[in-house]
Amino acid sequence: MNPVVPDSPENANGGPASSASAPVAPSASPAQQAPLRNGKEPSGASGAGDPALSASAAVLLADVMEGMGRAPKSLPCKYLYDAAGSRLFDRITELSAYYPTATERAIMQAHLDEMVACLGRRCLLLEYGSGSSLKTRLLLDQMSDPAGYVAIDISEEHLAASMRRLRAAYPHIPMRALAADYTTSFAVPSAEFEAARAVVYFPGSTIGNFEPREALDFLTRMAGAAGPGGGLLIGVDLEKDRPTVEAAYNDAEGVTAAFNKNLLRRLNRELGATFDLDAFRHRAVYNLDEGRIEMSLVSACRQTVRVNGHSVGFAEGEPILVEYSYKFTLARFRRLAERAGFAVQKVWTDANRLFSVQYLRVR
Ligand code: AVJ
Repeated sequence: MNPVVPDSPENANGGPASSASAPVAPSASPAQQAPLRNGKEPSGASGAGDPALSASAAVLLADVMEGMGRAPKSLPCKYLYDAAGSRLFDRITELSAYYPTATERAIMQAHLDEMVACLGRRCLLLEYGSGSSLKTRLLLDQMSDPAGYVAIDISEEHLAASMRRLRAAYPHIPMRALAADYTTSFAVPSAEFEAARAVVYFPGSTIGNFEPREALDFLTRMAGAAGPGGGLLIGVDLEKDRPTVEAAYNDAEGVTAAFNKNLLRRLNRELGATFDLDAFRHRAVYNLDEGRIEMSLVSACRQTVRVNGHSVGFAEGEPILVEYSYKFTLARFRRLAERAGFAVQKVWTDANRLFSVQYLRVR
């Protein structure tokens, strides 16, 4: 989810020591379980050299300092989703200007029967970045004899709370929560379920956070996770006019600004950094050449910020790139999907062609 293509194998895995993937312990009673932590607390050397930091904070620090050394400066957007960030993102999805969520839900409601037909009987649904799992309920309501549901999310607190609600609503569906950074390798506990096939559910157009090269790698890994006979049900945001896109990421209430600035608050809290949230302003620009919205925090003045013993200098007007959100044409997404090992089986859109939901079959 780093908006910049990682330049080393370590960073492709989200940090210097996060490649270890803990096996998933089988359990007799998944219903009483807290989410499994996976890939978040690497053992072994942190590489950051500060014994006062936990292993996960050391990975965060290494990722932050790597981004601060780039031109332009950047921060990995996966760190936006701490507990407060996940709540702020939920508020974004309720904004009237933020068209993706409502449009995707309407597409799903209109074509649910065709979607669950693609999933088929005894399907194991693997959701990446499940958040509050609101759209998932539409599928769970209609799926034919589902084999199970696995929710994977980087925000452990958020995941635990939404899983409690889901388990109460669907006591008959076996469920598993996995607190993991899905951009790293992690073990999918598919063996626990008696499934006819596995389908990855990746809604919200989160695929747009990845640069094209990373998106290809990630889609390829999702094809591997679904396996032969499996598929991917994915939300893909579409190219459209600049005012609609920019309004969605520059909301008048300032929720998107608060969401992005929360990342600086997190660095202050977890790394003892000294970011002044009032000295940065949120900017979102639709770059039509690259087909993406670019979100930055722009330094309002010349300033120096301390990050765990390091000094980071900012010029007035200097941006920190925090997030890309790519918008696709159907043709461009199809090429990407095919290169990743999928065949596009179904594409559903709304009447205005704002957004699409697609079923990709593993080839
Ligand atoms: C969760 C990545 C799909 O890019 O639209 C929304 C994140 N950031 N507003 C998006 C986001 C600011 C969102 N995704």
